[in-house]
Amino acid sequence: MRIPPLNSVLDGVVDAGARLLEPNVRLGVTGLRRAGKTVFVSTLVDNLLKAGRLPFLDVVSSGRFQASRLRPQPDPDVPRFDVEGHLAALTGPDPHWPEPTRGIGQLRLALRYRPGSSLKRAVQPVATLNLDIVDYPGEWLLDLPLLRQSFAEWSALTLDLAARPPRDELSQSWRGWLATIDPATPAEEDSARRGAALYTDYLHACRRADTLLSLIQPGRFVEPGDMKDAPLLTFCPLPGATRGRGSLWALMEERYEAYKTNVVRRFFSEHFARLDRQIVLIDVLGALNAGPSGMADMKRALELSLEPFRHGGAGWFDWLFGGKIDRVLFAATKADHIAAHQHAQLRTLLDRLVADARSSIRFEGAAVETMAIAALKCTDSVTTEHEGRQLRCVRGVPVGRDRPTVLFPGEIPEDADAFPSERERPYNFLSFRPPADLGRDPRGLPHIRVDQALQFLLGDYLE
Ligand SMILES: Nc1nc2c(ncn2[C@@H]2O[C@H](COP(=O)(O)OP(=O)(O)OP(=O)(O)O)[C@@H](O)[C@H]2O)c(=O)[nH]1
Ligand SMILES: [Mg+2]
Repeated sequence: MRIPPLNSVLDGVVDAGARLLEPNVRLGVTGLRRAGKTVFVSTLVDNLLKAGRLPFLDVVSSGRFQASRLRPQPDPDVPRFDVEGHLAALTGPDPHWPEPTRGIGQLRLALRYRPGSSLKRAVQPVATLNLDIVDYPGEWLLDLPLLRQSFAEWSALTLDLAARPPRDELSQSWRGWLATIDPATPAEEDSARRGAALYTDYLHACRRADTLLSLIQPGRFVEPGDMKDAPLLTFCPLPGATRGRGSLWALMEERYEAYKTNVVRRFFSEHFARLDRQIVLIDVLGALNAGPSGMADMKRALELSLEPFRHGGAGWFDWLFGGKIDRVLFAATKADHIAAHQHAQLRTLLDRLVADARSSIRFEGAAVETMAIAALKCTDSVTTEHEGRQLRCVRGVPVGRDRPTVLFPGEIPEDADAFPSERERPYNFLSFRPPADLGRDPRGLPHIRVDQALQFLLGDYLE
């Protein structure tokens, strides 16, 4: 037996000691497109660096927080979350919202604090927690159900959805092409490419549609990153049942399976399975704004994307991922679009949207919470009088305008079942510009309840 040199043994012990003394926590930040992930991570980092607006984070309010710093990120092959660029956009002389993100981003922050208990302080007067924040598209979670579906099953479900309003019109060209082909004919690359291109156009149309359709599968078709034109993305759902070897059907089925193995499974084992805590951001107000079909589509997309959090369910989560996440926060974002007295209603609405996922996650022993938050508070709540009635409104500068406007965005009903009827669009949530002069504020970006979110997600690590 080879005995390792003493130095390397000691190094190992010191390393292990350092790791023990500097625990790591990986926080996943996800949500469907435009849900508010980038702004949330930017606010979180800015506020942890400045610690001026975190009264509900215990470690700060109790005076135990010392400071935090950005650190080199641990995974060299994962793109860094460009926090400096995003903060510059939000707080510069011409404040504007950050660009949409392509794919995943990661950042490490070291938080230094004094432990709360005297026992812990005796061992370590000042402790460090390494917080790894991983921002990844919720659309990638939507791919998860594919792992449990055969090509035939997925095709049937997708075709059924595409034939129903409002998707029927958007999918016309692709379905028209399907009607002209026979999946049993010998496979030809041209044909596969044509089908995939038309199907991808349809998915893009769903994303563009003013109904804000969220259910997009497979996710990489619209966000291919470095996989553009790869055979992995050159397939589409086909009607009918399994066809023989060498057929177009067999080719597409093979690619579908390769997508599952190389894209879906990889993402989950390399990223998702390593998370300790998770926040799921949901643009509930955006879905309300998009009307009933937008809301229904989002509900369906949420149900699918929350499947991975329903650990036990069919017993496959644990098998696949090890089920490490022990706290999940669902947050309705952009709460500054509505007056403060409406936040409770927004939360109730969110509660209903995630009710099933919530109870199964709890059943598995993880803690779950819901909140209405705003990563960047762009408005104030004001009261105005309209036709003798007191109206509670918001005041902010809408995108495309220069002056503050007082706006009545509509009221979320107490009874969350009372979604807008098919014909009505009773909500009017405008996009607001980020407030001016944020760069001069030493306290960190103004937010609503981001500190409470942090307390739930990380509070126990900072005790
Ligand atoms: N008023 C308000 N608007 C917000 C807030 N957070 C996000 N927004 C708006 O929502 C848009 C999308 O926010 P992002 O943080 O870029 O969303 P994302 O989830 O990272 O989007 P993708 O990267 O495209 O998936 C922003 O451009 C803003 O218009 C908020 O707290 N308040
Ligand atoms: Mg983003």
